[in-house]
Amino acid sequence: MTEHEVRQVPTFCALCVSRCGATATVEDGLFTALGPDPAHPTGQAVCVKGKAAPAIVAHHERLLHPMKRTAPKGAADPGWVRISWDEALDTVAERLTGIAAESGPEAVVFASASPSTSALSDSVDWIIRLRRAFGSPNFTNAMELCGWGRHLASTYTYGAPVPGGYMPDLAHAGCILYWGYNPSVSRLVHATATVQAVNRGARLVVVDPRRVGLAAKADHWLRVRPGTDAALALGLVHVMLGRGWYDEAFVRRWTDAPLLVRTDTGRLLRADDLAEPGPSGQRVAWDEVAGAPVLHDPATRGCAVAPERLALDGRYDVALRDGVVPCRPVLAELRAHCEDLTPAATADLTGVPAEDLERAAETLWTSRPLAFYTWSGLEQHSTTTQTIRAINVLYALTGSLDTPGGNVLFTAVPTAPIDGMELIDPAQRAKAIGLDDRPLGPARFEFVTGEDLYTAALESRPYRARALIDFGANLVMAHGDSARGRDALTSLDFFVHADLFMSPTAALADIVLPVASPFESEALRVGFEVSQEAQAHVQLRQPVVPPRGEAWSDLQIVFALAVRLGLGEHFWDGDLEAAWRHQLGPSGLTLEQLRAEPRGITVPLPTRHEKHAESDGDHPRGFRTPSGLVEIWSETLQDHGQPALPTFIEPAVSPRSRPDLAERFPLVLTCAKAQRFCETQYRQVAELRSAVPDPLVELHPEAASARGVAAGDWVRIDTPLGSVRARAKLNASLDPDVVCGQHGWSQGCADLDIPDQDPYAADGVNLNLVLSQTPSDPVSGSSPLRSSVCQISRC
Ligand SMILES: Nc1nc2c(c(=O)[nH]1)N[C@H]1C(S)=C(S)[C@@H](COP(=O)(O)OP(=O)(O)OC[C@H]3O[C@@H](n4cnc5c(=O)[nH]c(N)nc54)[C@H](O)[C@@H]3O)O[C@H]1N2
Ligand SMILES: Nc1nc2c(c(=O)[nH]1)N[C@H]1C(S)=C(S)[C@@H](COP(=O)(O)OP(=O)(O)OC[C@H]3O[C@@H](n4cnc5c(=O)[nH]c(N)nc54)[C@H](O)[C@@H]3O)O[C@H]1N2
Ligand code: SF4
Ligand SMILES: [Mo]
Repeated sequence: MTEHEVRQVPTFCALCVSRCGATATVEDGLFTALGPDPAHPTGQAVCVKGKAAPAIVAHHERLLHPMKRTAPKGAADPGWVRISWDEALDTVAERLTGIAAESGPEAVVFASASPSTSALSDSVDWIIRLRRAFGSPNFTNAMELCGWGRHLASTYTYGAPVPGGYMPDLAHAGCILYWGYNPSVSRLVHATATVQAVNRGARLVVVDPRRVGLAAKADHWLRVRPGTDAALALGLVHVMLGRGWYDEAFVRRWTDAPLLVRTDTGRLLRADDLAEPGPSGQRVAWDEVAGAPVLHDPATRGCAVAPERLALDGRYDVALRDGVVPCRPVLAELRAHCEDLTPAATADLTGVPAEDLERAAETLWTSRPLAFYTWSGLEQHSTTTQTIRAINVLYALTGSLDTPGGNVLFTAVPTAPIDGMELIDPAQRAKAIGLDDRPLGPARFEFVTGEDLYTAALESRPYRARALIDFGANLVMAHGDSARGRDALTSLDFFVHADLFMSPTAALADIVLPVASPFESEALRVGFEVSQEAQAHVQLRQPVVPPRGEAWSDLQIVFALAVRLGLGEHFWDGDLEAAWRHQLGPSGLTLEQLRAEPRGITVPLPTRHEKHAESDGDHPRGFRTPSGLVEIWSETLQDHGQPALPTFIEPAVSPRSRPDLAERFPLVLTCAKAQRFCETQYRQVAELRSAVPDPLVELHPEAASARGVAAGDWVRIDTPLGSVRARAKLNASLDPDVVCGQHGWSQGCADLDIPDQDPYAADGVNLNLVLSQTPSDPVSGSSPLRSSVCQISRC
C-alpha cells in the first residue's frame, strides 16, 4: 500500500480581483483545500469561494474536451461533438483568417471575461497582444460596466487612473472613503486592510444605498439614492469650498483652478485671445500682485509667477483682441456651479440628510490624508462619466493625491510591455466599433461595449461584426438586454468560446474550448496592486494539480493559436517561457528564481510620492492631461459637447426623470454582487449554492408589507422591459423606494436538484433580461443597470 501523501503548495487564488495569497493542500494527488498564506502580501484570508476552489476544480460539469456544434444555431440541442485540439485550432485559425481576408481583421471581435471576476488576469495582456497582432481594434470585456469610471474616465481629470491605478494607501490613510464599493464582498484583501486601518484609528466614510459590509464600521454612512452620486459629490464640494476646506497650495499649483474662463463664451481664456497675444496653446491665469493676466505654459506645467500670486476667486476684466471681457478662475466657476447644491438641496436630490453630508465633509477634510476607492455602484449608470469626474474633483481639493496615506501609484517592478500596442496600425485602431458615436469612450482605448457589439452584429453598424473569439465572457448574462445578446451572437458567422464550464453564452458558440482552472496552470503575476509590498511582489504561480481532461490554459490557447494564425513571430514562436523571459527582462528576475520561490519574491522597491512634482528633465512632470494639470475644467469633454465642469444629471430612467413611468414602476432598482458567487458563475457548485439557492431582491420591510410580501417570498420584479422573479430579502437600511437585485442567475445545480432555468424566459430569474443597456452614458456607453425602475409584487 502506498503511503498517504499530503503536500502544501504555495499559490494565490486567481478567482477574483483580490488574488489572495494562499496555500493549497494536495492529498494523494487531489486538490482538497485552500487556506490563507499570511506570509504573502495578500494572504490574510481566503473567502468562501476560495475555500470552494477544490469543488470548482473537480466539478463534474467541467469542460474536458474541445467540441464543435453539429446542429444549426437556434436548435434546442447544439449537437456538440468532441474534436481534437488540432481540429479545433485549425478550424478557428482558418475561419478567422478567412473572415479577416474578406472583411478586414476588424470584423473579428475579441472578448474576455473581466479579470476582476476570473483568472483572466493571467492572460488578458496576451489576448490583447494577439488581438493587436491580428489587426482587430475590437475587444469586449465589460469595460463600460466595470472599469470605465475607475480607470479610463478618470484620465480626463488626472491623466491617470485614479483610483484604478492610484490605489488607496490604506496602511497610512487618515480617512478612507468607499463610494459604491463593498470590498467585504468583492475584494477581501481591501476589506481586511480596511479593518486594520479602522482599528488603528483611521476614519471611514461609506457612500452606498445599503448599509452593508464596512458601512457598519463607518463613521459616516451616506445612504445615497442610486445614480445621484454626482449631486452628492458636488454638494460636498459646495460645503468644502464654502468652509475653505481645500488644499489651497495643491489646488493652485497642480490643478487648473487658477486658469481663467471667459464669461462670454464659457471657454478657457487662451493666450492668443489676449489683446497682446501669447503663444496659442497656452492658457491664462490672473496675477493678483501685478493685477494682470499671466500665461500658463502646458510645457512647463506652470506660470511665470509664483503660484501664491494666482487668483482663485473673483472676476477680472481682461483686455482681449475683441474688447474687454470679464473672466473668472476655474475655481470660481466651480464654486458658482455648485452654489445651488446646498446641503438641503443636495439632500432633496440624493436622500442624504444635510447634517450627514456636512459632518462627512468635515471628516473628509480634518482626517486627511484621504484614500478612496469607487467601483460598481458608480460604473453602471447613464451618468457614470460625470459622476466619476465629480468625485475626482472632490478628491483633488483634498490635496491627498500621491501623498502617503492618499491614493498612491505604488512603485511597480519594471517589466517589458507585452500588450503589443506597437503591433496595431493606427488606421486599424480608428476602426474601433463605437468610436464614431463616442470618440472619448471605451472605443478610444479599443474596448467595445456590449450594446455596440450587438449593434454591429445585428445591424452592421458601423460595419458587420462577423466573428467572435471569446475567452470566457458570459456576454448574454453579463450585459443588459440578454435576448438581444442571444440574437446578436446567433447571427455571427463564427463564434469560438473558451471556458471552464458551459454557459448560456458558450451554448451559442460554433466551437467550445476547455480551459484549465488557475489551480491547474502556471501563470506569471507581476504586482498584486493593493500596497507597496503587494505591488512589488512577483509570483510564478505553480499548478496545484494537473489540468483535467484535455483542458488548456488560456495562455496555451493564445500562443498555439498565434502560431496557427501566422503570428508566431510576435509570440516567440509559441514558446511561452521565452515570452515570460522577455517580459521579466527589465526586472532582473529569472524564471528559475521564481520557480525556486513558488510563494513569490518581493522586490525591495521604495515608494515615490508626489511624482507630479518630480522633474522630468527641465520641468516638473505634472499630469498627463492636455494642460499638464489636474483638470477640474475639461476642455476635452467640452470640445465633445459635454459639460466642462462635472455636472449632476438625473439618471435617464428614474421616477423623477420619467414621471410617465413612475406610477407603474415607482421603485428604483439597483443591484450588487453576491458574496458566494463571482458574477454569473458558480451557481452549479453545491458548496456555494446550498446556502443561497435562489436569487434575492432586497427591499425595505415597509415596502414589503405594503405589497403583502414577507421575507423569503418569491416576488416578481417588473421593469419596463418585462418581469423576472427573485426571493424577497428584507433590509431595513434601504430607502423604502429603493430595491436591490442580483444578476447572473439561470444556471441550475444538479447536486442540489435545482434545474437550469431558461435565461430568456419571462418570469425566469435572469435580471439582465429585463435591464437595458440603453439609454447609456453619452461618453462611455455605460449601461444603466443600477438605476432602473421597477415594481415589486408577490408571485
Ligand atoms: N445587472 C448587472 N449586470 C452586471 C453587473 C452587475 O453588477 N449588475 N456587473 C458587471 C460587471 S462589473 C462585470 S465585470 C461583468 C462580468 O461579466 P463576465 O466578464 O462575463 O464575467 P462572469 O459573469 O463572471 O463570467 C465569466 C465567465 O468566464 C468563465 N471563466 C472563469 N475563469 C476563466 C478563465 O480563467 N478562463 C476562461 N477562458 N474563462 C473563464 C466562467 O466560467 C464564466 O463563463 O458583468 C456585468 N454585468
Ligand atoms: N464575491 C464577489 N466578489 C467579486 C465579484 C462578485 O461577483 N462576487 N465581482 C468582481 C467584479 S467583476 C467586480 S466589478 C467587483 C465589484 O465590487 P463592488 O463594486 O464592491 O461590487 P458591488 O457589491 O456590486 O457594488 C458595490 C456597492 O455599490 C452599491 N450601489 C448600488 N448602486 C449604487 C449607486 O447608485 N451609488 C452608490 N454610491 N452605490 C451603489 C451596492 O449597494 C454595493 O454595496 O467585485 C469583484 N469581486
Ligand atoms: S476573495 Fe476569495 S475568490 Fe477572491 S481571490 Fe480571495 S479567496 Fe479567491
Ligand atoms: Mo466587474
